[in-house]
Amino acid sequence: MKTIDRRYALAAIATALASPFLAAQPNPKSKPSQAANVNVLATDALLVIDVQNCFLPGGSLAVNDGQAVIPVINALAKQFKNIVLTQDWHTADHVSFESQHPGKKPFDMIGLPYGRQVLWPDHCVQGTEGAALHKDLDIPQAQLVIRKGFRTPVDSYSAFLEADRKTETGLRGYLKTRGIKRLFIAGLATDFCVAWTALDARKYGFDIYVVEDACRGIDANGSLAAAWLSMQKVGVKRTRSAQISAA
Ligand code: VGL
Ligand code: ZN
Repeated sequence: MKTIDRRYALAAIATALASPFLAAQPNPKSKPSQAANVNVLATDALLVIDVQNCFLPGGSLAVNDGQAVIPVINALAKQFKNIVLTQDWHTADHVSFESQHPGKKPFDMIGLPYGRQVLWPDHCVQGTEGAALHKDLDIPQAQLVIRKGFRTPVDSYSAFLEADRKTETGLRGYLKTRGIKRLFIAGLATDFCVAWTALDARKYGFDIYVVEDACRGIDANGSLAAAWLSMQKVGVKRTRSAQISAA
């Protein structure tokens, strides 16, 4: 009798799990912004933004809990055939560095010919250990590393377009030439380089998913919530790595 009861119980659970009606019920615990499962296509690419020592614990512009993205990104990368990595790649006297503006403090704002600029602790100087990709990032199959922010007078959060909003990095041409239509974005930091990259990519007509558990933010003065809001406004989708799988 006991065995039969158990069988009924298991069958009931199996039916509940398989039922499309029940599956369609909103789960009060899940965030409404969460996207459905996505299958990775040949025309998709994963963009891994700035997983560099300076942005990780011990680095000069360390993002809180930044190291947590590394295993997530390594696993996610196994689902993709097309992968691009980026590196923030500044000259030692870069205009975005606090050290270049006597009397200013990190995170102060200044005006530059192209607009307002946050002053950052010096970070990601070309060729230094701080600018290197973290040693635990394990994506040897990545096909392109794009460097940005290498012009002293101009910052570049976006992997597509520098902060003057005119100078292109070449990434758009590369992706279009390779027939890529949809981008999955991961890395650091959610509210700066990830968000600016996602917004520009939308402008250029790519379909965008930001993988939230594969990103972490700096969150200076509410910048993280503001970034999610501006991404949501232009149709950037927010997803999680567990929902992404190879077709
Ligand atoms: C970044 C601030 C300054 C980033 C780069 O990778 O998000 N943030 N430079
Ligand atoms: Zn930078």
